[in-house]
Amino acid sequence: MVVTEMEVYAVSGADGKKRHRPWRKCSDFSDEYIKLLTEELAPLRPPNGSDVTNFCLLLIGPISGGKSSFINAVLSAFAGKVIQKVAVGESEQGVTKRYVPYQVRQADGSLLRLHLCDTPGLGESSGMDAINLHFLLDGHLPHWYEFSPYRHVSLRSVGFISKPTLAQEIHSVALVLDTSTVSDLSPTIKCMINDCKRLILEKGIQLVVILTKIDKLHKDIADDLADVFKHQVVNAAVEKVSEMLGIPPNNVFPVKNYHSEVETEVAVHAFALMALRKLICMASDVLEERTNDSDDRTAGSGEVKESDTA
Ligand SMILES: Nc1nc2c(ncn2[C@@H]2O[C@H](COP(=O)(O)OP(=O)(O)O)[C@@H](O)[C@H]2O)c(=O)[nH]1
Ligand SMILES: [Mg+2]
Repeated sequence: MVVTEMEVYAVSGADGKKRHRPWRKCSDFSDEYIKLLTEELAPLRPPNGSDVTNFCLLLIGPISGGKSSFINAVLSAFAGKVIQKVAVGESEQGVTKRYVPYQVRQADGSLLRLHLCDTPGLGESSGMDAINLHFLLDGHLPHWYEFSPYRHVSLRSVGFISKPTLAQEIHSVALVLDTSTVSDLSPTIKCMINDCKRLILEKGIQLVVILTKIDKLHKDIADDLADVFKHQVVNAAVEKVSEMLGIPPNNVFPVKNYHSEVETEVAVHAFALMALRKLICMASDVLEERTNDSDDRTAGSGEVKESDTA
């Protein structure tokens, strides 16, 4: 057969928009889906035998990336209304100055077994860098610790915890980045992010990346957040960050936080809950591993004692 003519058709919906296959499989966003996710996450608790009552989930990232707004989105998803408990805003020095844990409350008043921990933005002016992160990850800093841009944390820092328990350690970390500015990060911030990433992985913690402000990527995305997993521009941003940081794309979560809205949005809740699910899952793995390690050490020390006695 000799082809002399070929017509190519694009499939579009009734609204005239082209339809793409989703680049990430996901259930349709609806109130039922949110209910399903909240019911899945609410009963989760740290593994038995770990002596830990709350997962400790840490958020880090450059100033104004959307860390505090993400916590508000999670609080809103469980409360079923728009919550603005955590102060947010654009400021060169960043609005958040301390290491602050937030508890998540369901609409019925019950608390989830986790702390979502907010931090000041990574940067020279905030006092958050890889050195201070090291102390934070290992559980040496008390809740509400205020970082100083002039002095690193040391043994003499106020409230320094010399022998932290597993419950005081950080169990999983999310690096929160503004999708719309991720290509323009300064070399200093890029270097800081890479140092932090190396440190986190060295401590056996896996990294989740939360890509905020996806509504700023394209007007169509802002108009229809439910189609995010069909937009190639979001997929490209996820792939780019995954490549830049050397972490798998399925650890990268695009989100849209509440910014100007006063009414709840199913998509905002769905994004927040999907990212939270990954953070909890990773925290659970870390706790299980650390609990098994300490069990092995205890068992190991028992054997030595026996042979000593013999
Ligand atoms: N358009 C848009 N703005 C956002 C989003 N997330 C956060 N913001 C805004 O970005 C600014 C910085 O957010 P904030 O949560 O304080 O960032 P933080 O410094 O990382 O804690 C605030 O003005 C937020 O309202 C988002 O998903 N979309
Ligand atoms: Mg903040």
